[in-house]
Amino acid sequence: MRNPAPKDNADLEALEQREWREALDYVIQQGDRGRVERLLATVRHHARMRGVALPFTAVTAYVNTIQPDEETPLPGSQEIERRIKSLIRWNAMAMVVRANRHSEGIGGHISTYASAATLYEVAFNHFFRGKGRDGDGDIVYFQGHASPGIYARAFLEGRLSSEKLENFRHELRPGGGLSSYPHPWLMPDFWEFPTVSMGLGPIMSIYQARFNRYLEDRGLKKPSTSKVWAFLGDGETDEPESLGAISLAAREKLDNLVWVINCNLQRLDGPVRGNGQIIQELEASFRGAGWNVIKVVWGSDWDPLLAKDHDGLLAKRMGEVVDGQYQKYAVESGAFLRENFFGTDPRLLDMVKHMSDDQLKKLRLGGHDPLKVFNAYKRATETKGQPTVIMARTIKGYGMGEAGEGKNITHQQKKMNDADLRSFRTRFGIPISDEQIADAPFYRPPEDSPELQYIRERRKALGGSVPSRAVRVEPLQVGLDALFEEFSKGTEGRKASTTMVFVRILTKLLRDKEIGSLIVPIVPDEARTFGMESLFRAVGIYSHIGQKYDPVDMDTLLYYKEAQDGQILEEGITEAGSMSSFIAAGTAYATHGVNTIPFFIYYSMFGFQRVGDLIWAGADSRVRGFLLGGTAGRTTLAGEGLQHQDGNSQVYSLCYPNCISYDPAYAFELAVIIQDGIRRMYHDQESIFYYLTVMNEQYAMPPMPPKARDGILKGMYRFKAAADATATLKAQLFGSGAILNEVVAAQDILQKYGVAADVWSVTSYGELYRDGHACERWNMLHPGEAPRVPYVTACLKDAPGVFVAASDYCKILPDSIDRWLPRKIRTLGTDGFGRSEDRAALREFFEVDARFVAIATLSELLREGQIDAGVVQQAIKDLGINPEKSNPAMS
Ligand SMILES: Cc1ncc(C[n+]2csc(CCOP(=O)(O)OP(=O)(O)O)c2C)c(N)n1
Ligand SMILES: [Mg+2]
Repeated sequence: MRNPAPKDNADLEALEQREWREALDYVIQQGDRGRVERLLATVRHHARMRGVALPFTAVTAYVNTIQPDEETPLPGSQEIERRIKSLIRWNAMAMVVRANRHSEGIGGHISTYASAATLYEVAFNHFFRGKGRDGDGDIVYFQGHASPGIYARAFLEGRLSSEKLENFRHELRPGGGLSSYPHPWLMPDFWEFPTVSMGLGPIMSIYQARFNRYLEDRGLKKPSTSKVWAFLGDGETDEPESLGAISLAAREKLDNLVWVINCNLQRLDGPVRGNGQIIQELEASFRGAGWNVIKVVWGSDWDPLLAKDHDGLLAKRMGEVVDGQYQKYAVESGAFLRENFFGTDPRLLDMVKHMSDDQLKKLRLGGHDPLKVFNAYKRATETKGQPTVIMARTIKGYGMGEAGEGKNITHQQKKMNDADLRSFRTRFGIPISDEQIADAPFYRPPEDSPELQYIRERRKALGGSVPSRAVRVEPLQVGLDALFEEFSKGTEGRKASTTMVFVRILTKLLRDKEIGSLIVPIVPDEARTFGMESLFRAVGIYSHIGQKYDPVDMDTLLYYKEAQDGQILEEGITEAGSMSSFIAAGTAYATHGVNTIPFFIYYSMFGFQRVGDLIWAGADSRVRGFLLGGTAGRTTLAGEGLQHQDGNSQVYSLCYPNCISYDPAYAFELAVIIQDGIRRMYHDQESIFYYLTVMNEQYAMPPMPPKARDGILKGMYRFKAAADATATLKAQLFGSGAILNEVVAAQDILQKYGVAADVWSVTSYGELYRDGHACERWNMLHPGEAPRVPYVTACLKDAPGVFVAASDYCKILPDSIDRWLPRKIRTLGTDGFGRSEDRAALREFFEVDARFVAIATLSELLREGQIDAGVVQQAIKDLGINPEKSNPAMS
């Protein structure tokens, strides 16, 4: 049919539009996708060459990525799956409601899982693979706030009893309960990965997927098709950690990674992007980074409408409504939707004129439609060469009705009144009578019901239950005495730093025939800082695709070697990413049954201080391995100044219950600690990890004093007794790390003032502190029994004289053991902001050098009335100390 002649410009444009579309339709019918893509690319290029610069866009229309004609029908029984999902919805809600009825304010979340139920259930019934069959299941990061739903499913699967559900958020009741969120520390047979600190699950999942590849590429695990899934909230994507590593996932072509973002358009307080569209915003970020993006915006109910949308009017309208308004539709009537959404154009109104207001209200969104979700997962799991992100539109609090569906208060809603419960029950067809409803009882159908049979059959077919954490690794048999022996001898006058010693230990471990392949060195672009560059060549830097270029230093001995079986994880400048790798490697004993031993060395100030929450997540995950705070110490790191000089970490680490911290001074101390750490974590399988500070000040490493080993590990040992035991004035001096040398020097100074001082190396105030409290607690609870004596007390109870400690960390660290000493301790430490200076100036500024240790000792002797003020005054003069200098603690 000939088109009538256009009347005006608008008419002409409409005609052009139609003709071009029809021409494209012809190509689509005739050819494949590739042909269409090439054609459009050519047209775009042509326009560009004619001077028409097309605006950049990283987004596609606000419609589903997968078209209806590309969909596969849902396998299995939709009806049974719907009933199972309804039961889980009910029990998840009841768990929170009951917990809060019992104890007001105990908390919990209904609305997150209510919005995500379909996203989880399709995965549970068709995708998540358990570890049962070959020990090689999927790895799933569950959205923390959805945990009631995950517990409710485990209840139906018969893995959790109703008593456990009853004790949700009451973990201390007899028989135990369920933790609020995923915590492997608290539920070590159930949860694998802590996710509730938002943003950490996403970044950990990326590095987990990459680590899985690493294990395969290095031959530590056989190649597998298992997937890493991460479920996150749309609000959660505002956390910098969430999107901070997405380019790595694309660069590494992690097609074993699937993210599902539950786009309910709401976070805790209100809309995520009230004035924008979070799905479009995220699409641009992910597409820009190179991910495969699958949008699941609209449910099947919308398909017939979109099929009629020949002019793209509906798609255009969908793309112009902002999220705040979409949220409004969720709480409004069908009539409102008709008027407000479709009413902007008579042609749109015409599209829905055959539908009642009720039908409009029931138009389902993509994330609540199992068919759409199934197809998204199917495509995601079949995608090659790219990670996939699925963005699924849902309604927060779906099914909660008046109690919260789509409302701004829904995140915090923990209560449902009888009417809310009744309508929830009726909406989801839960067989609970009106008489029982007020109780919000849990409901589990009989064992032989179709629902439970189905659920069991599906999980069996998929290899067992998820989540499930099981440690199947064999304890490592390590006899590393020969390897560590050399370090007890000292360096015979040669100067070395503890960092150099660490690198030597690491190098030897890497070469060890038995455990060498299990060592995973991790560095965030800092290997040269720590003198580790020789390892580049020796064991290679891991790169899945090897090395596609000629390294510029190829002709040198220590060239920058990347290799597919490279062992070092050189993460670039990302402590958060490196820490995520550390967690993946340090939990591989449970996740993969492989005893990998990570050593993550970093600039110490950028550890606990910067990524402390990830370290906390590692602690919760029962991570094993060694964190090494390099270039540590407020005054030992010269020159770098306020931001770099770390006097904090040894204090922070004290608060991580399963983190064992040491501040070693000498080669033999470090060696003893690392050797024992490997034994405890990988032979004895203790759920602990280590934080060790290593420094770059070089000095001669002394030989190990006899019988020091036990004390090194417990936290202190006498390193050097006073030379002149006959002197009447006595002191006990404590030093750690590089500051120990200042204390040794103070011993000599004090001798000139007639003071005989013993020098102790305190390798760990943290261990002394914990042991002191443990003894004291036991004694409190066991009156009348022989009291336990803290190790620090046992060391010092008969030690004569005053106690003085000097540390490169804040004074609170040595102060922490004061309570178990026979007399008060006088502490010198580095409270305050650092300075760009050399070590001597820094130690003077912070008052932790040998002279200050001596003055502090004399001042304590004065306080005890053993010497006169004149002696101290003279010493201050002799040692050139300015008594009026500013206080470093706040200057
Ligand atoms: C780091 C961090 N900050 C804040 C919170 C508190 N918090 C818990 S849930 C939530 C809102 C979650 O919104 P969204 O990610 O969209 O998830 P939804 O519940 O909507 O699925 C907030 C702010 C947290 N758990 N972690
Ligand atoms: Mg949300």
